[in-house]
Amino acid sequence: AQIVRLEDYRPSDFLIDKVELDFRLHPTATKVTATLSVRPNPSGRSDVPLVLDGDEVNLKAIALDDRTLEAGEFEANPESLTISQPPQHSFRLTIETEINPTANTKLMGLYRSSGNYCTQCEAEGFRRITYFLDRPDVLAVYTTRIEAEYEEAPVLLGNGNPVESGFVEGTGRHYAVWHDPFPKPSYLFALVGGRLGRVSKTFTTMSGREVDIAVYVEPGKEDRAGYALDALERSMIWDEQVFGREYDLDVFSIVAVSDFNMGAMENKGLNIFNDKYVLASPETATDSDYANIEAIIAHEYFHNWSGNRVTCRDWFQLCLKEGLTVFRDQEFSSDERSRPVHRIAEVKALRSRQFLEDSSPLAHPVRPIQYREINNFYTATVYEKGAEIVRMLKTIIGDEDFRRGMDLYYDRCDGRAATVEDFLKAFADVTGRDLSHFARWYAQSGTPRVSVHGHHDEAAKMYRLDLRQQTPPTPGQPTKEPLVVPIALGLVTQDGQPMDAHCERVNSRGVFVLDKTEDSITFTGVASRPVPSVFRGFSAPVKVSLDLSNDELLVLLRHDTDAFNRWQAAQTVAMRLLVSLSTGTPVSDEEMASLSSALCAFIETDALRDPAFAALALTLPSEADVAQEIGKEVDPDAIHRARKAMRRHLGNACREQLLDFHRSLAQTESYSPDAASAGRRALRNAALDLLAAADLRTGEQLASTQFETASNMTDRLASLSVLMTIPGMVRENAIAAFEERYRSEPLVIDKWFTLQAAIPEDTTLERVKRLMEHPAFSINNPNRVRSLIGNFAMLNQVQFNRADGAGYAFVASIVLRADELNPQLASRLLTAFSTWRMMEPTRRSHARRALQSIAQKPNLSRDVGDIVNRSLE
Ligand code: DPP
Ligand code: ZN
Repeated sequence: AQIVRLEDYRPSDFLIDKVELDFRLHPTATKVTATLSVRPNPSGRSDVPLVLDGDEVNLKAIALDDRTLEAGEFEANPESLTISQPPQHSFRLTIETEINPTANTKLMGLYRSSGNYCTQCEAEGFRRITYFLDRPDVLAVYTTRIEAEYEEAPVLLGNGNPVESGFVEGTGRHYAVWHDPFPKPSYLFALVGGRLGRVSKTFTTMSGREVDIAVYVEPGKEDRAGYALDALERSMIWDEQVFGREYDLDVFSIVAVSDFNMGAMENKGLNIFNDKYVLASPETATDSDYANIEAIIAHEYFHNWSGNRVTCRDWFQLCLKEGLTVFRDQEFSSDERSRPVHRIAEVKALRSRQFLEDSSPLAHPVRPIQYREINNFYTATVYEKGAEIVRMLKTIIGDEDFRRGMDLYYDRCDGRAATVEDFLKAFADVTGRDLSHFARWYAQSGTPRVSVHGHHDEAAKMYRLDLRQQTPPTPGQPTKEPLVVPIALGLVTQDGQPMDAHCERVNSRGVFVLDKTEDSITFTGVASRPVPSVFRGFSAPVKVSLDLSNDELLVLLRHDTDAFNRWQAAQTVAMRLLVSLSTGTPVSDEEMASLSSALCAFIETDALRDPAFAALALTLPSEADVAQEIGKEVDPDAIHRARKAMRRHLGNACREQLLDFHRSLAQTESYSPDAASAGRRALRNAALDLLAAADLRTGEQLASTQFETASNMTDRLASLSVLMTIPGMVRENAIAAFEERYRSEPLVIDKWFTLQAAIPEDTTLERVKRLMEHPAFSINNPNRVRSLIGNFAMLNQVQFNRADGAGYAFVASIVLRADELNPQLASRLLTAFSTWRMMEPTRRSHARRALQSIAQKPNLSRDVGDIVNRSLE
């Protein structure tokens, strides 16, 4: 397949200023007429053919300035349309195509989901609707007319504002016309037609404009759309208050659909969502579902400025909108909830997904320089590491300059397709700083490791920190340069008091910027040997090596002023012990006890002050995290045993306190998804999990009672998840009861699939295969496939990585099956193999064979072909 390279970018030779679209919706034969106002681009080449992109396009007719073109005047195939001698001035091109939305299992372009019509155009789906210059730097004003059988699709939605609607006399058909005054690239185009219920309200913007905001869902599910609508309103207010950004159309609609490849899509004025991130009720959604809905609603809404008003010049700049928008949604969630708790959740996700990717064969820079298939670059690196870069920038320049830089960026780039350079230049210009070295974060892949060594000179009352950074090689980048690493830090005394030490290289916000391979900083006025607290708030996306003892780290757990580092200290100690236990390095009883007694003491005094934080402190690093830390010759069974042993130890050590939490934090008032209530549930359920690890019978009894009496999905699912760790009839009965209760709720059955797929037992593979025959399962629906198969591969370390290779062979077979229907879904699933090189030799050879069996298959999609080749390289 052809490789697209950043260095080959050049402006389009033609521009399209205006697009008029006419859709006659039909389940198998939708007719589309596109009228494009085309002109040569003054900054493009002249006297070149016009080549429009297509993908499986079925062309019916074509006219230029109203004159039908004859064969010979153009060349068309499903993948492109070429007019070799187009006019040298503005002209109109009218293209008629026909689409079968029912047969569109790729879920790109126009397709049907539960009978409704919807579209997905990012990145390159618009070319499946009509021929077009389908690239983000071609911005046009769109008018869309949609016509459909009224009975089939009473609701017709497009981008922009509604202009006109009515019935087509005597036909049973109706139509709606939508006009979007904001020029946009084709990837932001959308339409929806179907039977949908609606909840809505009027939002008044900061300048007093009224906006009709609405959430559309399957009829009958309107009572589950309220939280999404509320989250939308809060997002709109937040972007006005924090970034000064106001909404710009008369309507803003969110539509939930059941078949969707991504989480959601930020189409101008018409966001289309995976229903998983819209629908919520206490009976069907967990606290984390509510938090995800809030975050994704905010994310897509924030794209209206960071993505839509200012879009990307080309797909290499994807992080320009995604990294920035993730940063913005993380800030929103932090403001709406608890900032430290949210920061910990962000970092956990970053480490488990992005650090993993960065150390795998799929590692790539935040701004890649080449791709075969752009869909494979909607990654944790582009999104999450992209967000961390924006956060570091803010840490380095400070809040005020960051806001001024954002304003300048929006001012300069509004209505344009921008680059990472445009973004950085805005901050360079407001601060007068040279950000060219900082920009290396966008180009260099791999996770830097920063080692920190402290030296105390008692006589001189000086303390020196020696800092050293190093980034391991990644595919295509054998050697690495030092990066600009902001380190937020402070010193704490051995008995936990903040030290009043001075270092002139640490700025007033407590940040030192390491920009060389090695550097040392010296603090004065340090009478006794301190405990350094570095990378407070996780101020840079790096791995840290500390020369601190476990006991010193546990001082930080009790006393650091930085909540993130309190959590991190306990995690670091737990990780050290887990790695030792997993690799056969002896761990003494004292070492185990020092962690558990510190944690017990901590929860006894502090847990109820911030239950959500305590729940996080009690959660050990995951098996996958331990595997990543070990990094080579990994034996997942040994890690599983080690983690189980440590949970048992912790559950026993803190038993009384945990029992007390489980009793006293039981839900009494009616369910509310707010962060404080969710935190209490999280602590109670973390307690239950450890109690069950310590003693199966106690766990089984507490969990089954909780399962039967739970008044909300969070508590019910948490208890079922604990029962999953205890083989026997109680578990099997609970599985059956849950199915019985929720069989008509696909999103709840997804949770049921996930829990069973994650059971760390040898019979799970058979169970998963059996569940594929369940009436609720469908290989066509991405949520079902990800819940059952994706989570088997991603969450079940011991069974996916079975020593006999059966887990790999199974997932490989599903990747091949899915690839025939939905390449994006298949290639996502395939990324589960990105850890294969770190496994011990037996597993590694099984994984290689499974990957080779995929690579050898003829007619692979470009999506899967790209991932499998990079995985094997
Ligand atoms: N819909 C995806 C997102 O918002 C891609 N733009 O991240
Ligand atoms: Zn996004």
